[in-house]
Amino acid sequence: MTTPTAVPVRTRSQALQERAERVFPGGVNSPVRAFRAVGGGAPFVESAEGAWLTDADGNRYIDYFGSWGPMILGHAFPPVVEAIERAARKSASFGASTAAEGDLAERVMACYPAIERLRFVSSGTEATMSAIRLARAATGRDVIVKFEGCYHGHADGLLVKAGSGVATFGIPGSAGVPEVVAKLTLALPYNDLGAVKAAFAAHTGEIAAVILEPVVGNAGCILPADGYLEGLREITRREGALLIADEVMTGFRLALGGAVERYKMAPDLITLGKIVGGGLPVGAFGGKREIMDLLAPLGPVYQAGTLSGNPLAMAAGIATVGYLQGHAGEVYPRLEATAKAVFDGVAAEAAKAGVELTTNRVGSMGTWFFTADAVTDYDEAAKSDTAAFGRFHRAMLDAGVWLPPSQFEAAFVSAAHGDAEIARTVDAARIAFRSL
Ligand code: KE4
Repeated sequence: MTTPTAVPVRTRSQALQERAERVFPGGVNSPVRAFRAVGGGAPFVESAEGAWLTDADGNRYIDYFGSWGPMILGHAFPPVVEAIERAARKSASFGASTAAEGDLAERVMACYPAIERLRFVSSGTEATMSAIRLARAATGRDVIVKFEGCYHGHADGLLVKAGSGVATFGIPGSAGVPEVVAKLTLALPYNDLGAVKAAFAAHTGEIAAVILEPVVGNAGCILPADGYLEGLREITRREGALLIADEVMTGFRLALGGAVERYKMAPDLITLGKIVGGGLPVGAFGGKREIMDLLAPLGPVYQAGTLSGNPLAMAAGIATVGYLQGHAGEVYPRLEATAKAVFDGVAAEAAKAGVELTTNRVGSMGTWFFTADAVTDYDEAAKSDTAAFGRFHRAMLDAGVWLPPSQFEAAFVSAAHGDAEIARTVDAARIAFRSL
């Protein structure tokens, strides 16, 4: 499979972009899709299958962002497509309880024994926003601790030194978030237990919860230092604050039970999204029964959603999580082997070309940082040469390899990626590193 060297024609994508900018701010429905961090000119996707995307001009790309995480089995995975088709024939939505919600919930609880009760919502943002509200109700406290570079969706109080698109744009928070709201969120450096201890000492009895990405994906991929997750659990337990594991990205990806399983965590609440919906809009939050039962209609914490537990989304989630449960012994080793080959292969080409690169990876998610130094927190990630990343991204895109369009995003490998995709990606990187 030879790597193309000519720049693909993208005239239809350009026309679609011009139309999009007449109807959407920035031409997108989510900022990171605008490719602002890598010079713009994002192709429009027409279809996808397995590990491959096809754009509006018929150009094909190996997909390394996978809809930002959900497509762990690859695009148009037949059991998922068939499940959605079957559900759609029975109507798209009822706004009433269905068996499918319980079916998916039982699968989630089998993967996450720490979840005694859960509730489905329609996005990761809703999941984390609702978990924060629960934590405040359960503790009677107002302050939330998050970590710089971690992104937990766009609820007001969580857009403080967030990652993902906020990190990409260097927006410390966001306009429109009142100071009085932002003041209730403490943003601390990740991987620094001393900073957490100091925060609790300065705000004794005020901190309701600590929320984190157990493995950070939204500053690029950053791994927890040895003992860090255990230390957070020990501090929060001693201080009477809840520990919220935001597994929207890592859930079902790092293991069937996500980072909670991989790192043997014992959080009070867990938030999920992405893979749990198999590409359809699903978020979920869950944990200890005594906390979850504070939710209406049982308790005083209100939370609701028109499309929560949507039957099509439940069908896609059941097919996806069900397949992962039934094939875990094959899928997760395959994801590990493929991701190792891709990330190590690209890193080896950088070394041959004399390009300084630090590779952070856990399982099938990872990031190549354009820096020679270790990346263990957001400040270190931010020292990366983002201009070089932008040139690399463009060269890889033109070679048919679509990486996430920001240094501050994680790349993902799916179960549909195989030897052909590995070879094509490493070859494209060999050429790209020589054009930087
Ligand atoms: P959504 O509201 O976008 O479904 O989920 C928010 C969220 C919460 N927690 C974590 C750990 C997340 O990674 C996310 C969303 N991730 C980004 C990608 N870095 C979504 C992509 C986008 O914003 O377009």
